[in-house]
Amino acid sequence: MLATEANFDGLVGPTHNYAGLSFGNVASRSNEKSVANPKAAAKQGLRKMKRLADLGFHQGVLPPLERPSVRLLRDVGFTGDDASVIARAAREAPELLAAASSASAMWTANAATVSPSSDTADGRVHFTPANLAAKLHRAIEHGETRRTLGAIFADEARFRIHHALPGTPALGDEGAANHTRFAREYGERGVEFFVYGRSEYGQGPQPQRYPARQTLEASRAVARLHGLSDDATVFAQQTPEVIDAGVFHNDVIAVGNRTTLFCHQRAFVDQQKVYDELRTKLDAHGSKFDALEVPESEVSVEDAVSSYLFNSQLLSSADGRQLLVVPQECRENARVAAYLDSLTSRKTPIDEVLVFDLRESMKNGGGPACLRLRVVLNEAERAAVNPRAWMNDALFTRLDAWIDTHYRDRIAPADLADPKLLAESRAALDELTTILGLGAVYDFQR
Ligand code: SUG
Repeated sequence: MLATEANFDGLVGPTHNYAGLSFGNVASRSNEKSVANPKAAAKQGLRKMKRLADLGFHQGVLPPLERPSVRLLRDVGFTGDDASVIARAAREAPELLAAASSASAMWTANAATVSPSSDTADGRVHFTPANLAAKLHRAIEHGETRRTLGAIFADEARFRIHHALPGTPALGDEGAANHTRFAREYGERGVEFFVYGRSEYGQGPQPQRYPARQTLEASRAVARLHGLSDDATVFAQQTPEVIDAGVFHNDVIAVGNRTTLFCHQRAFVDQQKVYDELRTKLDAHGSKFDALEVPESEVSVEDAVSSYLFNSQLLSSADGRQLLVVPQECRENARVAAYLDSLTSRKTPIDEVLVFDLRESMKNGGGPACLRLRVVLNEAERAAVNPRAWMNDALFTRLDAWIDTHYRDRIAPADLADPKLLAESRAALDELTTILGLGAVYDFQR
């Protein structure tokens, strides 16, 4: 059965704003308190989905979560009706209101880790929602994410959706942003590559300045839950110095597809050993492995972090060509632009570069790769996905109009105190559940 990779992008939610919530994520911190444009943000993401669907890729949509999260605010002791809860939080704990209001679920690379059915012991597609334990605004996502995944991948005979790992520092898990799968063909048994920032119980170097969000123990737990075998998994540590330079997820310094790993020279501890292990394990499956490594002399880690060169999508088109989907910021950095030009003129595994304006998401540290969750599916599994989640002309037109109806074009930090934002956001999500055929997935609908 022909398997392909589908990408499920997160629709940007109506509360998209810049609250500087992610210490260690340079863009989030440097744009703190600037004015966001949720309407533009949602449309930028939607246009990427539409363009990739037009190019023939399987493209799905994942819905935003209910924000502001009145539930979080109640959990930390604010009481009264919903409007009073928001008013009191705005007065007494604006940082908690900001955490409750983040549209961060748009970065679906952090929604879950996904293993295709050809890799798992029980032959189902496995999902483990990420606990995102490192940041409060993200740690509140996984329960709702599990519900929305369940509304899209509902067939339990084909899809297994686990609970998130316990949300504690020892098991910090950031999902697919730290996971890559290699295989000659999508439907063949693959090698799954897990990248962690530190080990809770083992020895090893640790970053000094910024937190390492993913632990080895969490990566191993996910591999166990998914029933992956030892000969088909590789675990590697991210270089602590690059975390300290702002590489808060592996997908800020590396991206892989099929047999290609495109990464920076300084991505991993013992980088050659990592390549050797990947090569050996892929070789045992009859598959080759190609590392396309970018040297520091051509693109520094700082350039990689500011341009998001590696937060790109590496996609195989139906005719076997590989496309690299990059954010516009890559064109605005002279060294990165020169590298990209040289890439397609030399003989490399990358045949074409596509550029997108994702400025609103980028200002929070989310590029093309952050916005999508990769799900390899065979034909039968594709047919079992909620059909309303697939991007096509009709869905694009409907969502574009839905954004026009419900989204503001400006949210400044003070606007988070506006109780009307809650009502607007709920009205938007209520209509969205109809558009996407999700059922009553949100708390306010139950
Ligand atoms: O977790 N930014 C997100 C960006 C996530 C990017 N995802 C991947 N690399 N896969 C984060 O740091 C900032 C929100 C704010 O500051 O308002 C934020 O959460």
